[in-house]
Amino acid sequence: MNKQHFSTPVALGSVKVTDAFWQRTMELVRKEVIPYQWEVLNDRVKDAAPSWCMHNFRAAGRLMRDKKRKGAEFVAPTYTFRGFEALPDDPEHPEEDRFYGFVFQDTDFSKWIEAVGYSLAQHPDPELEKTADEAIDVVCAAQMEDGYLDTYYIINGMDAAFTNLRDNHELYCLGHLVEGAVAYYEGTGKDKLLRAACRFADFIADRFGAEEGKCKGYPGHEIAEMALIRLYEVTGEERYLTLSRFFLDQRGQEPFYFVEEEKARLAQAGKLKQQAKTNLSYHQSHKPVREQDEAVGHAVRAVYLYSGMADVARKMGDEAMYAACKRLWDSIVGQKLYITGGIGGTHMGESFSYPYDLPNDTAYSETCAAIGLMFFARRMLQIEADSRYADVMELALYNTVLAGMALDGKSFFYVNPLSVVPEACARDERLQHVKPVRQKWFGCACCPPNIARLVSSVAQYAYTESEDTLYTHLYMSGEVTKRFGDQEITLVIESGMPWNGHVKATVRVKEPVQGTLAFRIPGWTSGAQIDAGGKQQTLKGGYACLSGVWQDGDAVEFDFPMPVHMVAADPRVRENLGKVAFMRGPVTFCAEEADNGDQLHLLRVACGSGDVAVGMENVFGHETAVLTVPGKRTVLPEAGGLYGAAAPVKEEDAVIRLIPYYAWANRGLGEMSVWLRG
Ligand code: FUB
Ligand code: ZN
Repeated sequence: MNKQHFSTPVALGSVKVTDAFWQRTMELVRKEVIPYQWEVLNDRVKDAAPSWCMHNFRAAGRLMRDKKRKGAEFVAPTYTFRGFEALPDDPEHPEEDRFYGFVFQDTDFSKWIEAVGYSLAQHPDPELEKTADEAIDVVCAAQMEDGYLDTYYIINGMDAAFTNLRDNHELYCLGHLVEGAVAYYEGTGKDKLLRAACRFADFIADRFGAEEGKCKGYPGHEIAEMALIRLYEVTGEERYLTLSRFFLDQRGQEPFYFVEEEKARLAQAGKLKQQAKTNLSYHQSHKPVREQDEAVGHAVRAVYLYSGMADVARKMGDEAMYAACKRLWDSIVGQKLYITGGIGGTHMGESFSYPYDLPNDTAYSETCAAIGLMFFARRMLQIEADSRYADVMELALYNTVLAGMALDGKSFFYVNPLSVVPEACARDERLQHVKPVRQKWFGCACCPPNIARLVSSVAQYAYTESEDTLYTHLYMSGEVTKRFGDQEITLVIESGMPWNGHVKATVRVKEPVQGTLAFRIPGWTSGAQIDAGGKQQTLKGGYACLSGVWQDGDAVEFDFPMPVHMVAADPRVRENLGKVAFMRGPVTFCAEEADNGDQLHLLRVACGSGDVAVGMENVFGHETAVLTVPGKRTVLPEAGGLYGAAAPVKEEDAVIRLIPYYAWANRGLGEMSVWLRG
């Protein structure tokens, strides 16, 4: 690692996104998704699964208030522990003081407020800010005097707190609260939630750590690791860095904490003969993190962990940690990544499967996992600008992440299959997890607010900066301002992405400024044309680094040829042997029933990539590339049984129309397939 290469995301206040593609999506999140999610958080949306999130905070808040009103010193309540998920018999009339939903229900709020923070940083909105401030009051009122803040235990009984770190998400709730609080602080300058998050983090730091007598546990669902680094960055308090590093150092050490914890729970329940059955790799706790080399277990947990590892590697100059990050990255990208940028091949444990097991119809490919992959990629880029990371980040963004949300922002995918037959989803239990249409909300609603926070902060994936360099990783029209010493450069970007590869960057400065502007050359292009406007140009890690003294009006231009790629998978991906998929620029395409009729498996591509026509069409209310592929369709026999003598099938000509994968399932129920017979 070379510290000089380290970079950090630009502040959202110094970016403007004016791009047609991104502005539409960001405005959708700002105007539709964020307000809609606030309604869901308050259980006011008919036909959507209730969230219970704000209900739980209010219930916990009443508990706090009543204890104080009595004038008694606060004592943690000792209610009976109610188990994992308590749901009311009558959802219209929940019991006022009870907790409902998943143990991590608090995080629906934390992710929402994070999205709000990012949005306000770029788009002040007094009404939204007022709603958010009121929500923060409700959340803070639920915090215990000692700083603890997880409504599941506050309501159900603090006697069980920290007895099941493996499953019960307390440290996950901390992580999300921190992320939300930092974003809201950065977006508004208001620190009420940040102070609450610090108090909760301090509570944890007082009880967890290497010192004697402290708990040696770590998060069952990672995120606190990377969140604590953000808290460290914003507060400068070393103890958050120490705590993050402690969690990473502890993970996978023997005796395994989750096994010991489970044994203790069994013993307490009098089940002494029962064996502990913790699946360590599910939580990536099977080995010390610096020794891990294969991405395993729950995919979201995994990429959140690797993101935290990359952060700590950067902050502490930990080469062994960085080496592990690189191995884990290679494991994902070399063997476990869908062509849509999704990860997680199996719904069993929402997990990575074994190498090259990337089924299309039973895929899990959770939206959150693709978002987590972007987190990991961005953090690897922060250590070293290597365009391979940005290529994958872009792939995840333009395909699985965007597919997670309907084009009207009103419904969402949790699971992102690469092939769908609606009847199979309805009738085949193995596909129970696959929904052929997006859902308004989910009982376990991790994905929709995750999309909101990612889209609202997308500029922080586009640009990072070091002292002397501004990196452009993703292209979107707009402006970004960077300080070089005590001078400023504003870079005005005009980009045709994701539909064409022409990019122009014009410099705006008051006085000449010395500095380096680094632009990623995407992996999907070859023969890039660069007009560096006379600046000195070096190529490093897939970035064109242009250095010199920048004058007002200086411009650089890029032409990244964006041909259609007809792609084959490694032959070890059993499902895809003999099949092809189509990509153009960062976008992966798919065939839908709406364009091609049903029984998509009958289609065959009968051309080379050069024969594919690219058109821009307004299919979804905005201009989108559509591919037209010469092909064949198997003709069904008029008679005959289920089996017959093997003979060449009869085919007729077919024109196969492909749309971007992110836009599928926006025209009603129907089949979809990314891979076609080739
Ligand atoms: O456990 C919290 C979230 O719920 C995970 O990240 C998702 O995979 C879902 O299981
Ligand atoms: Zn999710």
